[in-house]
Amino acid sequence: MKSVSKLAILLPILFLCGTSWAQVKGEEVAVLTPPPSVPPAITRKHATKLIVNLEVIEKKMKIAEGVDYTFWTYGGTVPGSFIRVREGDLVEFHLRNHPTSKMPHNIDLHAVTGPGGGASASFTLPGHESVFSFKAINPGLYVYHCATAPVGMHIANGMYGLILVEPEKGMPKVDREYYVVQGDFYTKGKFGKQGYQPFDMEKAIDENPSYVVFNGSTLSMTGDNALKANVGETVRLYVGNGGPNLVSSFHVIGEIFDKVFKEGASEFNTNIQTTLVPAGGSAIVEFKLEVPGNLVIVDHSIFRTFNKGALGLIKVEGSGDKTVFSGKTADNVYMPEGGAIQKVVDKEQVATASTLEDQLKFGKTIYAQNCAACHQPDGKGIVGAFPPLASSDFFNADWKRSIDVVKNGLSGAVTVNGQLYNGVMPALGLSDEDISNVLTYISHSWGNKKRIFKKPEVSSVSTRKDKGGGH
Ligand code: HEC
Ligand SMILES: [Cu+2]
Repeated sequence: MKSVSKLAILLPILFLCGTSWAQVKGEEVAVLTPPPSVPPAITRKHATKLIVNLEVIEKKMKIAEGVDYTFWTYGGTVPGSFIRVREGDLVEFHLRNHPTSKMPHNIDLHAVTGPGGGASASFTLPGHESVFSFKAINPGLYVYHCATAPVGMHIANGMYGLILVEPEKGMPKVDREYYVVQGDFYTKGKFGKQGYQPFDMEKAIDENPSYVVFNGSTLSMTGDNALKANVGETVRLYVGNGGPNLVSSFHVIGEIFDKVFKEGASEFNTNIQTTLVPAGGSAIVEFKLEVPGNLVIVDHSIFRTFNKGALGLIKVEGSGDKTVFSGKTADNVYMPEGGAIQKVVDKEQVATASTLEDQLKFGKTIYAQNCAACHQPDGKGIVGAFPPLASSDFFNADWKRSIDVVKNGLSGAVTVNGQLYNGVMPALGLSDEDISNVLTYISHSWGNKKRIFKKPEVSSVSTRKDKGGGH
């Protein structure tokens, strides 16, 4: 008798759960977006049958300026199209493999509860389509990826992306949402080697990538492709890591994450500087913008950023709050060894070099203190990371541009003496006097065209608000 009464209570509960799941109303086709875009927030208050059409395309694209690679993609981009569904949705997945593909492919979605995340159900030959469906039970941000053998190679070629399962109550509104996924790539040629570069299995097994990039290329979020936002706005990044091998120490130079939904969890932590994003994992980060300038998205395993391409920019426009960040307000001479300590608040009052000899002497000091760390004491730079100033065709070609570089910083691809660089040179905040001296020193050193830079020339090149560096 006892067990019967228990059953009598349990049955209606089971029935209720069952009905709430069964309440799938209507049918929709999911909006998919390429990176760095995110589909619009779901406003629906009920679960639906959501049809996702995703096409696998194998194609050649740029991994860096002048470097081509054959990517295997979901939807034609790396990472693949962003998929946005709602908790409780019945997702009907259509995986198509383009007839020109050379390989079979499938998809393992970490948002799926079921064998292989859908991998064997979605195994698809070129020129075929597979259909399977799943219930989006757990809200969160999930990686999807190819799981066809050799799995590592399919992932290394760019076969991953993110699927967001919005909680029933929706995501809080923010001003901007972006889609950023890190990946490591293994090419026969080392970083920056020009021309077509095939996949290198040995480097992949050794976990020794030639490239570590966001959104499939060193160019995805630099120059004109920089992400955009305004002072006063709140930005949300849906961050993923496709791997195949590396774990990301995800960081944005010049910001603190107000909220981090670590590993795509439902609860958030606050005030985080750097968050780990595992290979095959994710994070949702949010921050409010208080000051203008360039924010730099990096993997804080920092050689990956400055030497392997893991760098993206967020261009923040608007007027800044000087109480949040003042910029440099003073440039003091500091000489504890007994020199006259001179406080210079107004940069215009710095002693002026009146002769070329003075300019060279002052310029040499400024170079040693501000430039040598990157461009090296001998001006020869570091191949692939910091361009040379010694006999630099770039430096000698356009003196106005050289002033602009030192004044405002530089980012994006540049070719110096035939070698490609795609790094970030920060604006250093030097006075016009200092800039004229350091440029005069450089132009009189290491085989450069001897040219005297005068302070008024430097002043005539305007200071841009959107400085190149930001850190
Ligand atoms: C934090 C490292 C760093 C510092 C410090 C730095 N630079 Fe650069 N600089 C770079 C990078 C990286 C580039 C290439 C940027 C790109 O790829 O768009 C560059 C490019 C340049 C260029 C143009 C390319 C060339 O080689 O002719 C000039 C000129 C230049 N820097 C001058 C200077 C001077 C002068 C200073 C000191 C006042 C300085 N830099 C300090 C990193 C740095
Ligand atoms: Cu595949």
